[in-house]
Amino acid sequence: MTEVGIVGLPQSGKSSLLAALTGTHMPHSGAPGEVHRGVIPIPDERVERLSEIFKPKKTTHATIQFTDLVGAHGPLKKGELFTPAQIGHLRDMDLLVLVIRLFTSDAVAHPLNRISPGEDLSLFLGECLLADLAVAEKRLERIEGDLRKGGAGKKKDDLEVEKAGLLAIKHAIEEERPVLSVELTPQQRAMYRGFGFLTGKKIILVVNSGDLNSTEETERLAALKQESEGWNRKCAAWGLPEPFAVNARLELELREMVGGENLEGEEALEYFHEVGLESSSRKEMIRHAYASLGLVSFLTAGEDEVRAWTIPRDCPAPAAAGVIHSDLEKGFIRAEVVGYDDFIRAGSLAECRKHGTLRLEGKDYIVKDGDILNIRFSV
Ligand SMILES: Nc1nc2c(ncn2[C@@H]2O[C@H](COP(=O)(O)OP(=O)(O)O)[C@@H](O)[C@H]2O)c(=O)[nH]1
Ligand SMILES: [Mg+2]
Repeated sequence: MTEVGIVGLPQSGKSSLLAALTGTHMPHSGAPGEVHRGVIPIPDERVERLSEIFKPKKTTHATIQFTDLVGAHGPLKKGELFTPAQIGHLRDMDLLVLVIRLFTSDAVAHPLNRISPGEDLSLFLGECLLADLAVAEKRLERIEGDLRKGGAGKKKDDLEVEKAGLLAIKHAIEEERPVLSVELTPQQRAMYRGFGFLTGKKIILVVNSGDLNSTEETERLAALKQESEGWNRKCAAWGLPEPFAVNARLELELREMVGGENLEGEEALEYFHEVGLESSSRKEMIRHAYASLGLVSFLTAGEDEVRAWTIPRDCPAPAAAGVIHSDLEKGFIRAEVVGYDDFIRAGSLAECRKHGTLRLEGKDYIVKDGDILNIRFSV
């Protein structure tokens, strides 16, 4: 399952966003160190349609998991945005959603007593760089020690390979370039996977707004875009996308008022339009996550279950099978494949077989968005 970490300064609206996205309530407490998780299903008409045709016992949508980490409250000092425990959680994330505060509220203090989205972005990226530098330096020290001891049970060559990559990472960070910008060999990538470098992850920018039509928020948003473009100019590997706007508190309130299912209804949309938004956050969030990670969905369909699965674009069939179960990847023989549109046109698998649109594909087949797969395997 794709895992997304919701990050940002305290009081930017992270917990509100998680609650709005997942349709849950705001957690009452929120002691530092707490972790809140929520799963949202990916709406997919193809799943509904296949479910009508196959009438399975179970219908399952693909999902994305969001994690909100409760940080320290109060004023923020350098190097304090993340606790070591939080970084530990963030390591496992596929993607980071940075929530940046745009709204003004006398009742909600900003940890630095200023609403300045551009500065918040740079502060966040700076903290990520700092956290990654600490990880790289700590590991380098260990490697140096092991090398002095003649390898300390590990292969000396491997340690040298690891060291070379870490030095490149350290050098990049010192130039305020992300780990994403460092060219690493597949071996090095595997070595560093467990470190979960924060600047080795894609980042989505979300602005939490109050009223986008207001001059002050328009100006703040423009300043943020400038700042973000500045980072991208310095190093394209940051790949910071255009920020997209939400109004977490309004969305939460509307959920209470009209119910989660009606957030796309006319009444709710009017409220969103009034503050300069098109709709609730969920669709945009999914769209951005899919685009940023280059994700596609494939489908499985049968009497037991109709289900959508998420894979990276350009994923070969065995790896896609592995998303269902590791046995399917290990014992992969072939995949029976038909495109969703072909299937709907033909009406049944038997018809697809007749028309030749249901075909057998091997290990090199690249699974496409909307493929209906049946994996043949043996263990
Ligand atoms: N005025 C206003 N307040 C908001 C908005 N979003 C969140 N808040 C409030 O800001 C406070 C902090 O929000 P929270 O989600 O806990 O922020 P977190 O610290 O980033 O998790 C809460 O009192 C929210 O009700 C917003 O869009 N407008
Ligand atoms: Mg919170």
